[in-house]
Order: sequence, then structure tokens, then C-alpha cells
Amino acid sequence: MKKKIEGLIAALLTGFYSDGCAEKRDSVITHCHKSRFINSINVLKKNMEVLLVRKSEKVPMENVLRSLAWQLSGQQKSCRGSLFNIKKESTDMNRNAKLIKIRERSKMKTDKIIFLVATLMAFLLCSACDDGELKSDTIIGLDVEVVGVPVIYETDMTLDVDDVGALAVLHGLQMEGKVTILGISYNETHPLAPAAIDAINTYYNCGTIPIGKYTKILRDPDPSDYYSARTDDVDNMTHDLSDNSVVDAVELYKQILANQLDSSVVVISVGFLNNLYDLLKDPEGFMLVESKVRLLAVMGGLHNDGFNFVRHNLVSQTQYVIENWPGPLVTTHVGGDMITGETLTSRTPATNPVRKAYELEWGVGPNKGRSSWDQVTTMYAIFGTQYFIEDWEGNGSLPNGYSWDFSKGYRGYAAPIDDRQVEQKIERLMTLTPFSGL
Ligand SMILES: [Ca+2]
Ligand SMILES: [Ca+2]
Repeated sequence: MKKKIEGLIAALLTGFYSDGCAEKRDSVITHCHKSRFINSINVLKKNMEVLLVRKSEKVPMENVLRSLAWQLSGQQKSCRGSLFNIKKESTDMNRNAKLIKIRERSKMKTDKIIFLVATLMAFLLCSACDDGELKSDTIIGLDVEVVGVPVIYETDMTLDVDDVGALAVLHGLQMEGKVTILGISYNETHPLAPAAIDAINTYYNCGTIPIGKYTKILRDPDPSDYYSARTDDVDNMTHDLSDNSVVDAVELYKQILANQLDSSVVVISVGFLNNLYDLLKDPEGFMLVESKVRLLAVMGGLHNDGFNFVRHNLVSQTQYVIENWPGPLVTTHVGGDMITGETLTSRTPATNPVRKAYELEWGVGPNKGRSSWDQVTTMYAIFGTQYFIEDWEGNGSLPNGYSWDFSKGYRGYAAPIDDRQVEQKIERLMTLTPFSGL
């Protein structure tokens, strides 16, 4: 609710500044790294208006905005009475540049403040009725600037912890400007999972990423060692579910895909295929997959898989997805002997939910790693032949007797060129630390 109010204040204030401020001294900030950014923010204290232009693609715009919001909130403590209006606009300087205008509140007249407060209160009273009810046409968090590869992460993050590691890899890649996480879709049914996923996203300053979930009955749902009644478990770590949507997975996919460029989205499936089955069965969903998705990278055994492709009595859904996915579908299953996450405890803070999950998993405690099946699929999905060998001439099979033949660019399999190289890259990405203090 706090962020919602801040957003409303920013939105409402916008109208009061159309005539600008008496003194304008613009400053251009290139957001390269944190220390430079903080130095640049200090300029803000003196200037009436600041232009913030991101010239580097290394940092997602969302991180820039959140850094800015945090810095401003810190300043408000030392500059009593100062409110800031943050307005994000596109510019025509280049495709990725954004413009943020910030103006001090000092020119606001008292009667306008009273009117603003009254308007804000009325708005909040009206909107309060809608809290808790997520409408399909109002998914929060869809409005993101795509930098790098646009990704939807399809995960069963519950029983094993490599799903957590793969999400950390995605956030690491996002920090480096290589991917944009459009949404996360959950194909298990643990009630605490959306909170845990949001806690991980929040740690990476991306707590507004929308989350989809399987909303049907799943046979024998899995337990989790990192979501439970313990107060410091991942689902209880810092996050806010009111600033992002948690909706049915099919709805999430449809809304995200509808907003993307043709043949651009990469779907990374590291769990069960029930959500993707439902998506293909939805006529609109199928059409969107056909037009918007560039690649489906799937973690699953190539022959007689005993986990992702068959558990929860889902083998027929798996078969349907493999048979009917309209674009390229590549599986990976390497990763069992690639152990990662060992340095989470030594290299990342105790507030890191990824570290927490690894410390709780299997009851083995800190400084222990885990197999990297899901991270390997994720690395293939983003880097492809840079680090992987693709096989387009083999075949795969399911325990129910179904088999499929590979064909170039349509069905295939991939494995790392060098396991140790990919393992090291995974470890580094999993332990990248987001901007501290956010
Ligand atoms: Ca959130
Ligand atoms: Ca998984």
C-alpha cells in the first residue's frame, strides 16, 4: 500500500507542475554504477529539475527507477517537507533512453496541497474496494522496458532448489542487461510460493514482476524445505504482494505475450508442463505462442524422464506440449554433477532469499551447493550455441511410449560445450549482489 500511495502522489502531483519551476538547472546523469549514481543524486539536492538518462544498457531501467526512489526517500529524511515528483517519459534520443523529470515541491501553493490531499483520500477510499481482487485486465507489472532477451520463467520452485538458483541466474543476467524477466509462472500449487518468488524478485529490486500460478488441482503436490512456518523462511522475507499481480498462469502468459514483439519471447520451463499445456489449449494462448515466442527451453530428461515430464500424473500433458508447441522446443538435462550455490553464504548477505533457500534445502546448512539442472536450461535459453552444442538430429521419448524426432530449428537437445565453464558462469551469476540498501 505504501508504494501504491507513493505512486498516486507522484501521479497526482504531475498535474500541478505543468507550468514548471522558477529556476531550472538540468543535470544529465549516466547511470553506470552505484557510486557514480549516488554522486549524481547529490546534484539533485541543488537542482530544481534533473534529467536522468540511462545510456548504458547494463542496468535495467526498473533498477534505475528504484535506486532513484530509494535515494529520494533517503533524502526526504534530511530535507523535511520535500516531496518529489518522478515522471518517467520516453525520449527520442535512442531506443533505450528514458527521461526522468524531478521537481521540488516548494512551489506548490497551500490550496493546491489541500485539494491534493482531498483528492488522494477520495481516490484511496474508492480504490480500497478493489484491493485483493485481481481483475484479468489489470495485471500489475506488465509495463516494463525490454532490454536483452525477454523471458518468461516457468518454474516448479518447491521441492528442489535449483529453480531458485535459476531465478538468481536470470536476475544476474537482468542486472547485466542481458535479459528482461517479463513474468514468472508457477506450475506447482504450494500456497506460499508466490510470496517466496516475490521475495526473491524484491531482493533484486524487481518486486513488481507479475506472477502466474497453476490454479487447478495437482495430484500429490510437493512440499518445500524453504517455505514453511519459520519466520525467516523465504516466503517471509521482505516483499510486497500488493505491488505485483498473482494471477492464473494462462492469463499471465496471454497478457505478457500480447505486449511483446513477434518471435521475441523466450520461455524457460524448468518444472512441469501443465501451465504450458493449458496455454496451448487456449485458442488465444496458442496464437500468441505461435506469433510471439521465439524459443521454449525445457529442462527434462531426453529419454524416460522420471521427474518434470511425468510426475503429478502429467505425462499426457507433457506429450501434448512436445507434440503441439508451434515453435522451437529444445530440452536440456545436464546439470546433475554441476554443483552451484556453494558461495552464496560467503558472498551474499543474509537478507538474500536465494542464499536462504540453499541453506534450508536438504537440511545441509550453509556453504553447500546443489545440482544445476534448471540453471543449465536457463543458460542455454539465453546463450545458445555460445556455450552449448545443439543436436537437431536425434530423438526423445517419454515413459508412456511417445517419442519425437528432432528437426532443425524445431525440436532439439542441447548440452554445454564445457560443463565446468558453464558451472562457473552460473555460480558467478547466482551470487551477483544487487544495489545494496535497496
Ligand atoms: Ca512484489
Ligand atoms: Ca525445477
